[in-house]
Amino acid sequence: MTEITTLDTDDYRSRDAAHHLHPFADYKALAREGARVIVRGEGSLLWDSDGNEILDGMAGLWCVNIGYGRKELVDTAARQMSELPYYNTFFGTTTPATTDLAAMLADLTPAGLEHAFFCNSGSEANDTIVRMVRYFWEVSGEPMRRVIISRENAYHGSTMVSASLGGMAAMHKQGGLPLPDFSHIRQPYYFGDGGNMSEAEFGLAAARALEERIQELGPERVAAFIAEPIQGAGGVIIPPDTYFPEIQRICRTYGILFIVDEVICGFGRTGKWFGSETFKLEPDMMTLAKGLSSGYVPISAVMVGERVARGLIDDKGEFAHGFTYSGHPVACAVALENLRILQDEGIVERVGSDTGPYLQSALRSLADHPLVGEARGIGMVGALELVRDKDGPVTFEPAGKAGDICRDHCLDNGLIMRATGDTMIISPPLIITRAEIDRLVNTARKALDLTLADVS
Ligand code: PXG
Repeated sequence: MTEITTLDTDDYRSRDAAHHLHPFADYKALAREGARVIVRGEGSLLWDSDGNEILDGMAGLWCVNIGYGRKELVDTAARQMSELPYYNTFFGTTTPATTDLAAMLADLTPAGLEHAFFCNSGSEANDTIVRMVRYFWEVSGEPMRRVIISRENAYHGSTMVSASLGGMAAMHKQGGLPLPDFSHIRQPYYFGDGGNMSEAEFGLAAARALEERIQELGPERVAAFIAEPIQGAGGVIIPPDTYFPEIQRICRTYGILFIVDEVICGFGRTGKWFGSETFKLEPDMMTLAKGLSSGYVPISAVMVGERVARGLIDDKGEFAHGFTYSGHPVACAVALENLRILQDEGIVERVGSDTGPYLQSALRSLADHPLVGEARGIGMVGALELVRDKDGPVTFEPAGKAGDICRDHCLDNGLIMRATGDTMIISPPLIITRAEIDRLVNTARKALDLTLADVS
């Protein structure tokens, strides 16, 4: 059997720097500092190659919802690999695991989303949505409808199309993005952009930017609007209550499709199965990834509602799109087992009624810290806004330095937290215990104290 090497940390670091191009990396800086080598995980904990124990406040990359080390998923993968390691879903073929997962997702997702198209990543799923939306409007006799409206600072993936769909300025700066027919409106970021408005007024104003943009573009050109229920990578931006009802009214008024990217919010992150339930959204299409398999294997899905499905199914032609690994039987079997665990162990319900509220009140206890301008969150996701002065509040200039310092102090003290600019983010495994939440928040407070000393 192939044995993975067990080198010491320095050897890994030099081999990694010599041969491995990381995603979203400054290669020179990474080679200088050396990669962190993670070797093992159990529950909400990780261990690095120096034997340090780290509490994973990010569930990997917002994905390891059931936590690390679940043997049932390993056994399921081994069984499926022995039985049928691969077959495709092209040319009229399917596999039992693929079919079971499609049926289960139709059951789990909100009413009306009855059809699943499988892909391998959130980016691929969002690319698929763009192709499907354009195809839908073509077969519906309105081929002019090609523009998809999204939000600034949204993250929808990293391929040419999904990065165009997203609104990340740093990504658009490279390689001539966004591609044509993607348009971005303001995000509903009350802490950053609310000014003197009430939260309710700001929510309405941010939503009405959609109507203004539709009018500017010409309603006959607009195909769809896409949004994450909570902008995750953008900084855990939770819209005011008034935002989504107005967004949905506008989508209905102009007949445009409403797409909800549940890659982060799906599978329990907000304390319900989907962010769409938490925010009462009725999407025409939904993007799923990450928590679908708790990250154990790559798999994603596009859930398609009746309106779009009828267009696809009633058309006489072929939707010319798909991937070698669409509906991969091993990935589907592992996802099914992951969903069974989430269901049988009542993990989502526990986040909703117990550990989620516990995390939120613990997190809000940090709002008294001199560096914390706001502590917000819902379910198992949260954010701390670091500020120079709580009066105002006055943010740091340049943005991002305090966040990086705080993130490094967290890590030195055994906690992974992410920094997006000066917004500190947590999104731990859904199985995190109350004791681990206490440890997370205590470590965060210590890191905040150390950061305050550094920036004062
Ligand atoms: N949609 C959303 C809402 C996401 O958060 C994707 C799509 C793309 O999924 P893939 O599987 O193609 O990565 C994501 C991914 C971060 C970070 O730094 C977040 C993501 C990916 C990488 C880094 O927070 N989210």
